[in-house]
Amino acid sequence: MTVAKQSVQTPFEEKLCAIVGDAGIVAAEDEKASYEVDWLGKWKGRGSFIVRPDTTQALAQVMRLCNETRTPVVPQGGNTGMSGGATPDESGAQVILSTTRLRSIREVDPLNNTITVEAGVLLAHVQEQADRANRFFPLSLGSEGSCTIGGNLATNAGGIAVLRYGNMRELALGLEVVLPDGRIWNGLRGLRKDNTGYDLRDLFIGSEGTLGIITAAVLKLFPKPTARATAWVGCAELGKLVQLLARVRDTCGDRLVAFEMLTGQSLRLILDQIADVRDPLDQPHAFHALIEVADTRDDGLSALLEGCLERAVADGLIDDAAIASSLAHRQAFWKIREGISPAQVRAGKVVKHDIALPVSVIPRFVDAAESAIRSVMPQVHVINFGHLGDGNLHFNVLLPKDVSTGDAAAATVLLNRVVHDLVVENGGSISAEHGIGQLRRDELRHYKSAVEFDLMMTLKQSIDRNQIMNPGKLI
Ligand code: FAD
Ligand code: 2HG
Ligand code: ZN
Repeated sequence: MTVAKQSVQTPFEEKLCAIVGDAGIVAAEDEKASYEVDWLGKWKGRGSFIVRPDTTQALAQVMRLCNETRTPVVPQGGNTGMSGGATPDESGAQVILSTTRLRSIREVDPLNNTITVEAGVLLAHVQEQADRANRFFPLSLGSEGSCTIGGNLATNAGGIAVLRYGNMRELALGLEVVLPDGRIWNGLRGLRKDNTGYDLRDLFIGSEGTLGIITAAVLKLFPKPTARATAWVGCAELGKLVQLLARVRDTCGDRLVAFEMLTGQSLRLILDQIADVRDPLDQPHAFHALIEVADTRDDGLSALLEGCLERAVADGLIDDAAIASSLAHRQAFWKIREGISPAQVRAGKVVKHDIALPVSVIPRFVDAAESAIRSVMPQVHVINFGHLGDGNLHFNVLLPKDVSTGDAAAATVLLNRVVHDLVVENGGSISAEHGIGQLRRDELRHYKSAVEFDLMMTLKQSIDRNQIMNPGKLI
């Protein structure tokens, strides 16, 4: 890596350097590149500066400078987002403000069941710190080794344990936020009850860097589950899998943590693209579920899940099931599930739909959406998988290998309309957990009611008066 010190030319650069020092500005060209392109390799831009303050106070000074000079700012955490929210545009005029040096664990309070962390702390690190305190932080995503708590909050991330613990919104108690004008809002309260007016915390969660920069958070901790049982299930119909979900829930109650779904086609894509994974069942199936139950003590958890699945086989609800017999076996199941995002990247151009629907209407929706897609674009493949337990499908569409960029763009517009119209008709949402970013900005405009959109604009204008926060994203 070559580190060429940038020559200080403008008063803006001088002031920036005075605030964050040389260590706080990424200058090496090869290093800069990784901040300017997203994980999917779909969006690419250019930052005027890539700034990495190491304290909230320094970050606040950077924001004050940007606000005074009307310089647009793109907040960035781990840069694993799936909607292009952390990538600047191509103008070269936007500052990328990376939180990756805000890395302190400020406090662990096992009696209050809270952990207070800075925004740039990696999700996996929070999980580890909770574990050390004999507690559990339940947010879990395929990207947990690279995504940050700030990014998780800004996107209101979901993942594989929402069914039991809720999404990031439910896991946060308090926030510290630097506002666009550089003021610091200290809302770092570790309270389960706090009815003192408008909920500002919830306003910033899910705002995707358009209202301010989250610099720290108080997060909830939970008792550590020590017993787990994990199963892989094969089934012929999605409707039956939805019935199985209800049954497992009835049997296991709150111990049901994850109920993930993969179609046979999604599994085939993973088996084709990812080394070292193999189908856990002997026969191919149209649908698969990865089910996990967990508890703080082992009251025959595995036998409970096994009994439930045996009855489901006997009743013709599912065709086959395998229960993980060891930690390595369990990890092998999850490795398959986690292989789906890289498998899609390797397979080619994918039109992503991150949708939420009432669980009960999912089978009907999937039938309708697949046949609507077949009728307009018979040459594409639906890669349908996701967090079935939460009603969240990643209803993605793989385009033909040789599709040109222009044809892919046209296909995206058409497929979005077909899928999202059906989502909305069925009472769903066009963004379940990945946020809007640049990917769904126009779709949001299309589907939000005028009243809702107007309220959002009013909030944006009153908090970010100079419109410097993450322009071109969300709204
Ligand atoms: P970034 O990508 O850096 O930023 C995301 C957005 O948040 C941008 O708009 C950015 O401007 C804003 N932002 C970042 N930090 C801050 C801050 N401190 N203050 C204000 N705004 C900020 N997501 C899920 O929900 N569920 C999943 O199961 C899931 N699985 C994934 C699997 C893989 C393999 C990958 C690559 C991604 C996955 N994601 C998933 C998407 C992604 O990891 C999450 O959206 C994550 O929360 C983003 O965190 P980040 O730190 O990488 O944020
Ligand atoms: C997942 O659930 C992630 O694995 C990524 O949310 C989804 O790749 C995707 O579309
Ligand atoms: Zn997901």
